[in-house]
Parts: sequence; C-alpha cells; structure tokens
Amino acid sequence: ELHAAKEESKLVSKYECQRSTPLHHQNENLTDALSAVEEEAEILDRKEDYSRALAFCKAACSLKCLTKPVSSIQDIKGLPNIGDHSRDIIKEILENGFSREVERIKNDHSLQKKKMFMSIYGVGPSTARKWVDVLQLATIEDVINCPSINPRKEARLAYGIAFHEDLKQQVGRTTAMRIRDIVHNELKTLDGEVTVEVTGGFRRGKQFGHDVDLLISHPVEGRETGLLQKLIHRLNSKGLILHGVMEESTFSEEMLSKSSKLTPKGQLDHFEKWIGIMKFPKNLETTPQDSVRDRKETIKDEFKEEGKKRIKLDHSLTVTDHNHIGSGLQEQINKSFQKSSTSYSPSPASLPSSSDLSELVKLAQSEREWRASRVDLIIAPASQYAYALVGWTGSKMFNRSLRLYAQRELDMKLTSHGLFDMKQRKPIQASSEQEVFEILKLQYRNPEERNC
Ligand code: DCP
Ligand code: MG
Repeated sequence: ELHAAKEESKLVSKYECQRSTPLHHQNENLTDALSAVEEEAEILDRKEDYSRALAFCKAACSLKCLTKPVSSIQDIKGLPNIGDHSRDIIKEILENGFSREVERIKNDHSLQKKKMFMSIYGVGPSTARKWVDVLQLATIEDVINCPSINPRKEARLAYGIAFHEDLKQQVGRTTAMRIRDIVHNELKTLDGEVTVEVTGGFRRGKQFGHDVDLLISHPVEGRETGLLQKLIHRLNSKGLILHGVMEESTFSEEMLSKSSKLTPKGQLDHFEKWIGIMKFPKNLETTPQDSVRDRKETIKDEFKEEGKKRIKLDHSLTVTDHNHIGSGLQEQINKSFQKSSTSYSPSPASLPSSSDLSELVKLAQSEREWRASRVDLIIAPASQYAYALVGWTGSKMFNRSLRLYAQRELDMKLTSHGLFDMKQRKPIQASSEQEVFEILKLQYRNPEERNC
C-alpha cells in the first residue's frame, strides 16, 4: 500500500494516447511543479527550450495517469518519459516538500512579468520579453502608456491589451454552453441541420477555459460552405462581435499525406475559421446557480443525461444546465443589449473603426453590460468531421502523441483533416471518433480521458 504507485508505474504505456489521463489526478503537487519549469522554458523560448518544455510536459503526463499518489522515488521506477531533470525535481519535492528550482521561478519577478504579459491575447514570448527586458514595462498600464508600443498595426493586440481584464477572466462552463446555444440559434436560421459542438478543454470536462472552441459542421458535405460568413454577419448585426479575423480554408487533398507543421504550440490546420472576441451580456453567467457551479471547478461533478443535463455539485445542491437556449435567456440577451445601446451601438459601423488603443481602452473602461470573451469558430466538412473533432478536442499533448503514434507505429499520417495510409497511398475515412481510434488500433478514450 505504501508504494502502490510503484507496481502501477511499470504498466504505463509508452504513448500518452494509449493511456487514460483524467483532468484531476493524485499527483497534482508534482505535475504543478513540472508545469512551472515547462512554463519557464516556454517563456525563455531559446533554441533548446522547446525540447526542454516538451520533456517536462511528457514527464507530467506520465504522472497524471497514475491512480495512486507517488510517495517515494521508487514509485516512479519504470515510468516512461521521466528524464533526469524531472526526476530530480520530483525527488526533491518528495524529500523536502518543495523544489528550489520552482521556488526560484516563483520569485523571478522578470519571468513573472513576462508570464503576465503572455496572458494578453496577441502576446507571445518574444513580445513579452521585449516589453520586460528592453522597454522595462511591468504592468498593463505601462503598456497602455508606452509611446513606443503601437498596436495600431495589429488590431488583435490592441483589443487584447484593452480588454485584458475581461479576457484574463476565464470562461465558465455554463457560459460556454450558452455561447454555443447563441451561435447555434443564429446558424439554425441559416440552415436547420447545422451542428455546433463545444470542443477544446470544455469537452474534456474542464469547468473553465481561456476561450470557447466551437466546431461547426453540416451532415451534408458541401452545405457548410458560406455558412461562416453569414454567421459572422448575423452575430455582428446583433452586436455580439467585438473583433475577429476570418481565415479561409486552405485545405487540399494533397495535404493529407503531408505532415502538418509542428509548432511549439501545436499543429496548425487548414479549416475555414473565425478567431476573435465576442460580446455577451455579463449576466450570462451570473445567475446565482451558475456562479456557484462555476466556482466549484475543482470539485468532481457527476454528469447525467436526462434530457436536460443535470450536474450534481455536492449532496446539498443540484442545478440544472439547460442544453438549449431558453426563451428566458434570449430575452435576457435582447434586454441587456437594448439597455446598453446607449453605451455602444450594435451596428458594426459604430464599433471603433480603428484599433486605436486609447479609444479601445475607453470602450473597455466604459460602463457596459457586456463582457468580452475569446471564441474560435471552426468549420469542418462532414467527411473530415471525426478527425476535426479529435483534433479540436485535444489536449495538444494528446494530439501530438496520437500523430506520433500513427506515424511511427502504423506509417500513417494523422491530421485534423484525416488519416493517410502511407504504405497504401490512400486516405482512410472515419465517421466517428470511435472509428478513428479503431483504425488506429487504439482503445477508445472518452474526451475526459484525454487530459494529458
Ligand atoms: N489545438 C492544437 N494545436 C493548436 C491549437 C489547438 O492541437 N495549435 C487543439 C487542441 C486543443 C484544442 O485545439 O485542445 C483547443 O485549443 P485551445 O488552445 O483552446 O486549448 P484548450 O481548449 O485545450 O485549453 P483552454 O481551456 O485553455 O481553452
Ligand atoms: Mg479552448
């Protein structure tokens, strides 16, 4: 019992996609420490840091799938992907209760400032480093007041800075579901058969996320074309769009056999998509039940399908999550947008036309009844839907592992668009996630098990 994890560690498979990795697990103190050193490598972003970050991430993944807490270094004997550096950190925490390296990172003010800046939409490691190391900035106010920062050239960054207060606040699960419903409702007016699925972290069971990833499709191949343009137009005319960028599909059949570009942040895909910031009534998430539920993020909840989805929080409280937008909510949206039409007009033309930072800051700081949230809208044709769903559900690490496994073990190329058999030189169709796993000769994993 004392070293129960030891026996288990020998059974952990080589590839993350062969394991069940839950969101909450028994070794969070250790994986948090490894995430901190991984994050430092991501921020420093030197040549050697990508593989360093990956190594810490893979070590953490191995611990996440253990069902018992690690209590001695013996327990991780035989566990795959634990490098010397990760092992040293784990050992130190097990022996002393803390890691000197993690403490150093926590107390590294320059690094913490860069981390804070990287939480701004549109800011990556190189911008964050420049702001701290070269321009000596420390706060968002510094950024706003810095004359040499001119985000006019980059609208996304201007919105990211101005609406940082909104965007740094994570989106709760209830809000994500409601945003899905709002988008779905608009799509239904265009075509009754369109489907919208919440993917990303929420689909893996997370209660909070930095954005809402919505995968849009149509059961009839080809009928998805043109939908996104119309959808954005409709959302915009309702005053629900703050800022966004539309990307056309760049997919072609030949791409199936080519490897997608591996970036440190993940794999790029070629779907038509809209990446932006939407506006929603603040009260979308502040009904008392919702806020209670959202605050219970770390508490394991039980999901039961009963027509309506009931989410059990604890023994004393059960709230109901309406799967579909109720007339009450629609009313709420209408009302709150009517009321606030004095502080902003829902017509697209009246949005700040430029990305002038001071104008956007004024808008962000004005009295308003809406909050800004990051939303990704992705269009997947029916024939690619199963692969797109796997890809957009993630996690990024799970995807990475799936693709590596497919390549090395099966000589197949996996992307969010499909699977290509390199030996037979032909694509393999799949119509469900289950089928994707089957073709890959892998045990099926629920989204909740893909949290590596
Ligand atoms: N994805 C990917 N590579 C990328 C971007 C995304 O593989 N470069 C996939 C995996 C992610 C999913 O898309 O899980 C959604 O991307 P997010 O960045 O939104 O990640 P999550 O939804 O998992 O996290 P969060 O809860 O912070 O939004
Ligand atoms: Mg997400």
